[in-house]
Order: sequence, then C-alpha cells, then structure tokens
Amino acid sequence: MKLKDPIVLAGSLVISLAFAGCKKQDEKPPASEPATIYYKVKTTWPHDTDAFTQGLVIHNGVLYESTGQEGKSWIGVVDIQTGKPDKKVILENEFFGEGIAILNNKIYQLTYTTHKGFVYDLRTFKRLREFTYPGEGWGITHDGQNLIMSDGTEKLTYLDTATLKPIKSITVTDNHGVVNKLNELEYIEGFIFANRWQTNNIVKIDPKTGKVVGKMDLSALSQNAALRNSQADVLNGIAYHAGTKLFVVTGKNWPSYYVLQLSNPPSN
Ligand SMILES: [Ca+2]
Repeated sequence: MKLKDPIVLAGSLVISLAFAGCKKQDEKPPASEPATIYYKVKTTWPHDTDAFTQGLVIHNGVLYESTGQEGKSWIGVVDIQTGKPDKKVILENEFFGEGIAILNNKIYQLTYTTHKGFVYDLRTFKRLREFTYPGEGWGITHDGQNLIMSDGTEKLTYLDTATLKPIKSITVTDNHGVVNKLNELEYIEGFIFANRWQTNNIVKIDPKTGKVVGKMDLSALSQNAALRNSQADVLNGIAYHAGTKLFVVTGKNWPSYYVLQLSNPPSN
C-alpha cells in the first residue's frame, strides 16, 4: 500500500489532538534546553492492537513494522487502510524481535537480549545472514552509510554494513546530563530521532555532538491511545515519509498510527 494516496485523507481526522508541548509561554528555559518541536495530527491509520511495536520504517512509500515478544515477533508490510500487517517474517519463538532498518535492499533486524541480528533480502524476505553484538538490541536506523543502533542506554552505536561490527558510538546528552533509554530510531534529514522508553517523548539528536537539540511531547497521543485500548503500552515507533515530510508514530498495541506534520508553536 503506497502512502501517497492515504495522505489525501489528511483533514478527515476528527480527533482533537492538536498540539504537543505544554511549555508556558512566559517560561524562559536555559539556553541549552532542547527546543520544543510542535506538531499537528494530519490523520490516523488503524494499527493492529496485537502488534507489540518495536520498529517502524517507510521505504519507497511502503510502511514496514517489526514487533517483539517471544512467539509474537514478526516483520510485516502494513496495509494502512486496514492496519493489517502482511507478515513476511515470523521469528523463531526464542527471539524477541526489536527494531528494523532498510538499506541497500536489505532489512536489518535486532533482537532484544539474544545478541543476534538478522539480515533479509528486501524483496524476498529470505534470511541472508546473522550478526552478533555484545549488549541488548533495541532500535536501529541508518544515515545512508552506516547502521545506527540503540541498546537501551544513552549510547548509539554505528555499525559497518559490510562487517556488521561497531565502528564508533556516540553518547546522547542534554542540558541535564545523559539521555538514556533510547529506543526506536529514525534518521531524518541529518538528525537522529529517538523515542525514550517509558516516556512520551521523542528526542532529536545531533549525531555530530550527541546533543539533544529538540524534543517532541507525545503525551496527548499516548493518552488517546490508552483511552481507546486499555492494553495500549508505551510509545514506540517512528517512521518518516521524506516526500511529504510527515512523521508516522505509534506505540505497542496502540489502536492507531498517528501521522504528524511538524508545525509552528500554537498561538493563543
Ligand atoms: Ca524507525
């Protein structure tokens, strides 16, 4: 299902999730406080509430999702009209699937505590190889050259795509210190966006310095998801459609994907 058609649906959304960020207008944060990133919800798409989302990516207009939990981990191509995933990869029961990234016609997938990643052919979904890493596997994205993975700490590790070995890492910080629990990732126009586990925040990281330069507060979306599905878990999942500059976010067992357009601060 191509994304360009559903974007036309924008405007049909009736829920009132207008803006993120509740910073008072008269509050003067320190100069180094990350900038608040505001957004509008353009539309929503249905999301499979059985999907314990760990990875989300748009590639050539197609939405791919990966999920976790032993025995329930898959990689699917999502029909955004229905939310139904066409499950292309079903992981063996011993693996808890984590994030996915797509680069050079391959899908790279991490697993949680089993120190093992998998590489698949993008067209056939055939497993091409495995690789290992010492810590946990959480989120993964790429900057066009290297893979970038998170492991639940404040560290992001760059992997060479040929050897799948680490080549460098960065430590993510803001004006309060280290920023840990970095989870699902998306590299967008020179910055790494990461949602932080057990928070409603997505941080925008400058990969050159590791500094958090912006922050999105998705509390309104999380609350909306929880109201509509009592089983909804934490925010997890960031994808980006470069052609329209729209963000797609969701969470574990959330009933919707939220399609977001960045916006100016709300005016009162
Ligand atoms: Ca992603």
